[in-house]
Formats: sequence, C-alpha cells, structure tokens
Amino acid sequence: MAERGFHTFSEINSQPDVWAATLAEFQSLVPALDRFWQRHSIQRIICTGCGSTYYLSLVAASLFQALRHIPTQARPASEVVLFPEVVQLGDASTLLVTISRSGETTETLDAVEVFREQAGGPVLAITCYGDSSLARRADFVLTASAAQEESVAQTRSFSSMTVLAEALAGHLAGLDAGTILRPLPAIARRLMDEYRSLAQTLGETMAIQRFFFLGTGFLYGMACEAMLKMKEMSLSYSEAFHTLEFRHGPMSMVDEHSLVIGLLSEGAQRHEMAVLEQMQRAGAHVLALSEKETGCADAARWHEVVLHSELPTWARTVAYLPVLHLLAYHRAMANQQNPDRPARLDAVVTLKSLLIS
Ligand code: F1P
Repeated sequence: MAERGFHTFSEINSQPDVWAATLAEFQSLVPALDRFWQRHSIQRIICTGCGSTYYLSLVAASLFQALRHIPTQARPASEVVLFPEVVQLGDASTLLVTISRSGETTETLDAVEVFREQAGGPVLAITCYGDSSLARRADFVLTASAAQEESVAQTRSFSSMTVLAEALAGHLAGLDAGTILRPLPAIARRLMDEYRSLAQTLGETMAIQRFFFLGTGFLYGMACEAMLKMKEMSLSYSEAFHTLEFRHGPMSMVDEHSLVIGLLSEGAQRHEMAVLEQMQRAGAHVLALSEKETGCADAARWHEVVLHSELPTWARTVAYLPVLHLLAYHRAMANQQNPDRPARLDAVVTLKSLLIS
C-alpha cells in the first residue's frame, strides 16, 4: 500500500506535464470541435457538475460569458434535475456543458437526461474518461486523459479540466488559445518550486485553525475549489466567499487563528486588497495570490504568492491553484489525515437515479 498522501502529492506535482498533455489533446480535437460548433446555433449555455466539477462549472460559465459573450449559467447537476423550471433549460439553442472527472456521477448523468427531454439541445462533456457513461451520452467530448487520478480528491483532474475550459472559451472567442495557454505548464512548475516551502510552513502552522478563501469574477469558482480541497483532504474548517461579501457577516469569524487567502484579480485588486488589509489589521494571517507584488509583503502575518504569469487574466485563472493544492496537502499531513483517501468520501457518488420514483 502506498504511504499516506503519496498519490495526492505526486498528482499535484505532475500538473505541469499533465497540463501540457491536456493542451496537446485539446489541439487534436479542434477540427471536430469546430464542426460541432457550426452544426448548432448556440444562444445560451448551462454548465453543470457536482462538487469540484460544479465549482469548475462556475469558472467555465464566467469564461464563456466574458470571452464569447454567450449568456451562461452554472448550476449543480441536482438543481438541473430537481428544479428544471428554476434553471430554465431553454430549447435546442441551449448547450449543456457537463463536467465530471469520472463521467459516472449519477446526478450529472440524470441532468443530461432531463436536459435532453426538456430542452433537446446538444451536450458537451468535459471529463478525464473518454469511455465513460457521460462521454457516451454527449454529442461532443473534451478529454483530459492524462489527468486521471488514484486519489479521491481532485487536483490535477480539476486543474486540467480547467485548462480545457479555458482553451474552449478562448477558442470559441476566436483567440489562438493553444498559443496563449502554452506557457501555463512552465508557470505552474515555477510557482510550485518557488512557493513549496511557504505552502508547507503555512500548512503546518497549527496556530491557524480556520481557512477563508476569497475570490471575484473568474476566481470565485477557484476560491470555492481551493476551499473544498482544504476541507476534503485535511478535514479543516474552510469556507469560500466572494471577496467583498466577506465584510457582510463572515468576517465576524476572523481572529488570529484565521488564514484569509485572497485570490486577487487585476481589475478589482484595489477593492480586494482593502478587504485583506482590514482582515490583517483584525489579527488574521493573510495569503495574497496576485499577478504582481502587492506592496504589503513586509506587513505582519502577510504572505504572498506572485504569479508573474504575463498571461491575460482569463488565461491565468488556473495558475492560482497548484500552490493552494500544496497548502491543503501539507495541512492534511499535519492533521494526520490521508489526503489520498479522505474520511467518509468516495471518488464518485453513484446513487439510484433521482428520476426513478
Ligand atoms: C464529483 C465529486 C467530487 C468530490 C467527491 C465526489 O465527481 O463530487 O468533486 O470530490 O469525491 O465526487 P465527478 O463527477 O467530477 O467525477
């Protein structure tokens, strides 16, 4: 049996190579993707998934809206199944983008069935398994085959499927996504090298007992995913909020045992920084992740990860994640948990179909 955390650690570290393989796989699918897109006249998109892949749906929806300007919403698959009238499934001009590492999650498969019946539009799947039940039900499949995992908690699978979502949104917006995203593997490698010991130190600082992940725009879904990783792997108190929402109640939980992790955008950085500085003054430890230095690096209890990606904002979205994976891994190890097999979790949730009464 592998030693505690072995698979999670190697899957986190393999991300640069796996992202490169995923980008190559995307490029090979572009001609078929173009044919698929031309066959349908898509006016609206619904993105769906469960758990991590619901959070990836939030990221994907924001990318489609900002880059391709198509009205898009993200919903957990169970909401699509149980409340189609709330989601408003639309008609054949609506595209359902389903995201699932395994391609076997019951709620996601049920969502496809309900959408097919009620809207009749095309279905695009993003998954790590091209031969899964979801892939077989979809009209078009984007796969990140190299990102399949041994561990229960999604790390390289999530980030590689995010790379696919970025590539898809960029390509549909008429950009040369393959070229724009090509530096991502080298950026991830550099960031993990540079900030590995910071992630370990913070993960092992047991005076920190609460983790708050804050993000805006494209980065809100990433903050949610980083929150889930911390929770699943290490069983720690961990929450995610839209950055400026944090002042509206949640900040009452902040004290000197808190780490407030800000995934800073460029457009709203001034406002996001004001929240982080306020929390630092309230006694919290702060970890700021941003494209450029924040100018606060010397402040007490202030730590930062500087991306220096020089990528457009949408393209750098995924680059925030690997260092936060390392943070969750080190806290899991410090908490004596096994991040490969988190307590009470299965890699795939398979249920009796929600559609059977
Ligand atoms: C979704 C998921 C995971 C979660 C847990 C159960 O799986 O909810 O996000 O970590 O292990 O399954 P999938 O549909 O993406 O395979």
